[in-house]
Amino acid sequence: MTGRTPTALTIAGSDSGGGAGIQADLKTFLACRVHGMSAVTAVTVQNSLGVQGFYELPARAVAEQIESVASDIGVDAAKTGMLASVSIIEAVATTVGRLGIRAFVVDPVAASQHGDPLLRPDALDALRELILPLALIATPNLGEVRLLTGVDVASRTDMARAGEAMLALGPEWVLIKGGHLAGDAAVDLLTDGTQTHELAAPRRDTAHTHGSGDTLAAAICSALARGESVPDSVRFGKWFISGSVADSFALGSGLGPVGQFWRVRDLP
Ligand code: PXL
Repeated sequence: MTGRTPTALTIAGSDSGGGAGIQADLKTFLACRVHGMSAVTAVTVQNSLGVQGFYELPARAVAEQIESVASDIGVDAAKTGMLASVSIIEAVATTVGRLGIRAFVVDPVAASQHGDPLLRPDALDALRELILPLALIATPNLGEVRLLTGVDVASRTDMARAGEAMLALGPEWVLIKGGHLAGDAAVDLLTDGTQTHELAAPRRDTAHTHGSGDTLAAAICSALARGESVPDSVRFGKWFISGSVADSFALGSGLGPVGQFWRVRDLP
């Protein structure tokens, strides 16, 4: 590559099974041609059957990882995944705010695909009040919308109300992922309160979608790191996750992951 390689930072938890979290983000950054960096928040003990437990890092260790890479390498864009606790959220908000990281994607992860908690219940207010106002874009699914705003989305028309309620929490843009609604297409809503885009993708019938939310947010983060606009970054992210879901595969005896390597599969 000529010129400076764009850099993207994930602030997230490790998935020992390799399908979600930091591992999904770094694979996505590679496949999207940006240099990936990581600030680990927690280490999950996890396989395809679920999350058996997790160990949080000290909040200071999270802040220091972010500061270290920002002060030397530079962060063109960052994303969050599992933030685990109030103290980690406080440290991330203070550090990202002080460094002035503008291209900041907030994936408000609360639980795994299996429903195992990845955020302590007492940390929801901190996520809402300290992290969401810093976001250039937040990418909640319908369960996370309900947790954060109380809005229950049962139909496509509820999506607009959910978008407004999410924007009231402070992100500049919100992408509401409608994938769990009934219908042939998975329709997401992207809005900044002025422009609204409905983004549809054909629904794929697979249980192996572990890491799909992380992969979408990381692909959006990659495009932002390359300097693309938010709508273009989201369109790129949707294209990348559609390919990854189409390439998902079985692993272990539970839920398999999406396959980011569809973009590099044709290597000799
Ligand atoms: O997909 C959400 C997610 C994020 N981060 C970690 C996870 C998961 C889901 O299992 O394990 C570490």
